[in-house]
Amino acid sequence: MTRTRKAAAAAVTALSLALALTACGGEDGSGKSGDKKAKAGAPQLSVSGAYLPQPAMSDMAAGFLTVRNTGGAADELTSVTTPLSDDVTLHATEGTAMRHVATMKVPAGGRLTLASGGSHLMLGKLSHKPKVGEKVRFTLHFATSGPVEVDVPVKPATYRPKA
Ligand SMILES: [Cu+2]
Repeated sequence: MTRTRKAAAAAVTALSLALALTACGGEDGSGKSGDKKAKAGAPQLSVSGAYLPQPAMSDMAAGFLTVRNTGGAADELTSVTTPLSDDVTLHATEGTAMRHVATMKVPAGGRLTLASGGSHLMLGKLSHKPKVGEKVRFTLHFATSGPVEVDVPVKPATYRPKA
C-alpha cells in the first residue's frame, strides 16, 4: 500500500517536473529568439474614444473608452486612477444589473469596449463636479502592459459617440 502510494507520488512529481521544464523551455526559447518575437507575444495597447458624461451631481460619474490590443497576447485592465476620484471601480453590465468586477480582459487582437449601456468605469466621491469642456486625466493600469495615461474630455450628459 505505502509502496504503491510512494510510486504514484513519484510518478506525479516526475510528471509535474517534466511539465515545468517544458514550460520553462518554451519561455527560454522565445526569449533567445530576439526582441521581435518577444514583442509579437506581448500585448500592444492603445486607448481611444474616451469620454466622461458631465454628471448631474458631484458624488458619482461614469467613464467610457475603448482599449484596443494589436499585440499577440491578452492583457487585463486592473484599475484606473484619476485626480477626480479616489474610488474608481470597473463595472460590467449584465441585463439591467451592474456588477463590480476586479479586472477586465483585453483580448489579443481584440478590444475592451466600455460604452453607455454596457461595461463602464464608475467614479465615486468626486473631488469636484467636472464641467463640459474640461479634461480629466485617467491613468489605466494593466496586468502586463505599463500604465496608459488618457486626458478624458467631459461631454454633455446626453452625448453619444458616433457608431
Ligand atoms: Cu456602474
